[in-house]
Amino acid sequence: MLLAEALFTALKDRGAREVFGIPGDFALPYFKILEDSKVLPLYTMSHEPGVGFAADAAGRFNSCLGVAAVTYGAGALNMVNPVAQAYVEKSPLVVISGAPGKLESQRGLGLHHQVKRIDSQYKIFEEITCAQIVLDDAKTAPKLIAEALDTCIEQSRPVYIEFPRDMVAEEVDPVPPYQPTTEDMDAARACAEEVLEHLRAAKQPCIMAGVEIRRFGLEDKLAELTSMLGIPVVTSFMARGILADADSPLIGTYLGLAGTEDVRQTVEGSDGLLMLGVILCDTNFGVSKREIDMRASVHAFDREVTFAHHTYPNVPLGALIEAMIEIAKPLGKAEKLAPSSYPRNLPRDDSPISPTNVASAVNDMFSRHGKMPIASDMGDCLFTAMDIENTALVAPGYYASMGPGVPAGLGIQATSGKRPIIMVGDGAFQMTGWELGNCRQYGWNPIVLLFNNKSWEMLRTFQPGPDYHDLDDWGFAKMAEPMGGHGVRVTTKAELVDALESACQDETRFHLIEIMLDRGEISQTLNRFVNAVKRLSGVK
Ligand code: S1T
Ligand code: MG
Repeated sequence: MLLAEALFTALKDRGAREVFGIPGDFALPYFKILEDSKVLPLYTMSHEPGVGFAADAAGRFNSCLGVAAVTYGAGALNMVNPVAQAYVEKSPLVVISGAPGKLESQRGLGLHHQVKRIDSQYKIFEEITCAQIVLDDAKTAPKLIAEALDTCIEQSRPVYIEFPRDMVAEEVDPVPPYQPTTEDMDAARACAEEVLEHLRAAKQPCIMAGVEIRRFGLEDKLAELTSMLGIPVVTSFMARGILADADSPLIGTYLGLAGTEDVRQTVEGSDGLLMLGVILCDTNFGVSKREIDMRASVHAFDREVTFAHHTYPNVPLGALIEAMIEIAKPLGKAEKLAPSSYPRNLPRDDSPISPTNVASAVNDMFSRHGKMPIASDMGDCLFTAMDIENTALVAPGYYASMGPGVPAGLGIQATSGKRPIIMVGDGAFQMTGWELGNCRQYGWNPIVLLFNNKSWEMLRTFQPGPDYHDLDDWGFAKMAEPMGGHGVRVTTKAELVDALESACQDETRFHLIEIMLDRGEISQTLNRFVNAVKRLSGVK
């Protein structure tokens, strides 16, 4: 089989469902084989950041490999930021970059798209991926591909595959099938016993679920375990959206001082906090009122389980949860947070809109039409999402780059067929909102909630005063029709409610609802978050 076809077949066999990409002359040969082989569908985007964000979102949403295919230099380096975000947020993203062939690399000429040296791009990607390979030898390529893709799955982090254009049609053996690393179930069982003993001995045990639960497809297993134990479950900020439909005693998302007081006290007052797949980062724990007592906590992450003074070195999260389910006994009678605790019943009147009103309108829409998955960008839209009833959410909750909102929503719809809600600020929409122009050709029809405060408002909240936070009024709604969608600008609650209902009724195209917000009008969650950050970091 041709090397390129072997690569795409291996990706499909390991769960990838599509490829997002933009070709270039160094990539055309492998794009042609992708098209001819029909192993995986290709969705082209308009700018490589959009390729990276869409592919990352598809992988996160399905807990499987996301695939981003680009050309050498201008293409791949354009995608460094989304790959970096995928790395720190533990997303299994496969980056495939075309590259110069052997002969042209040896002519001694500087090549177009090349930086300092032929391998400069490889070195840049070494910093933001967990494995890197160059497919320059037909004999070793199948094994290299297998190792790289298996590492991507097991570490749930991006890998980099450099594909010289003179290699794509080389005859090769098929890529060996996925070989999961053997799990030491004895160690997992010993660890599970110690974890459950720790929870039994605690007066206020609590479980915090992190992103690895989603990345390794463990939501059902976690729901089974937590409903057996009956102790309160929270998600980290980054993991908001997991367990949304599970029968699990989920009481909310931990946001420290920025979140609800009962969740904060349940977590910070716990003498037996079990963190499953949680990234210890500032956005998850940066606004804690009381430092989490790590001596009283157990942290399972990156295939290790750490107690106060010792670590089990090779216990993958899935093995630990499996082993805990085998011996779990009820430890409490915690109840799932009732949907009624979210803001809802927005009045249809002519008063102005606040971010929290947007959450109410969406919750009301969910009650009428059912929940939808959400892709959120960075900005107050993400903090507003915390007031929306728990549903599948893809968002940059740690690396916090702007730009993923629209492309991630398209990635969700491409990979799942589900109509998403996209929440994005005007500043972030200026960056990647134009990817909406690709909806018509692929039949995508997201409902886009554009928070237009004509401002980099989140920055203004940190630093009131400078004019450089002011953005011009671009009139985004008017741009929707020419791109194949429907756009409407809303300034009152009644207009917002009606625009959402019209969007739900019209599934033929994307709906861009440009929600006008006053500068200074921010969500209660963002307000608490910024005040807490200022207070805890000593910033005036
Ligand atoms: N550039 C990129 C790619 N990502 C970023 N996170 C930033 C810059 C810094 C930054 C924020 S929040 C923010 C910026 C520029 C303003 C966002 O404006 P908008 O999308 O309109 O949303 P809102 O008005 O709700 O703030 C974070 C703190 O780093
Ligand atoms: Mg804004």
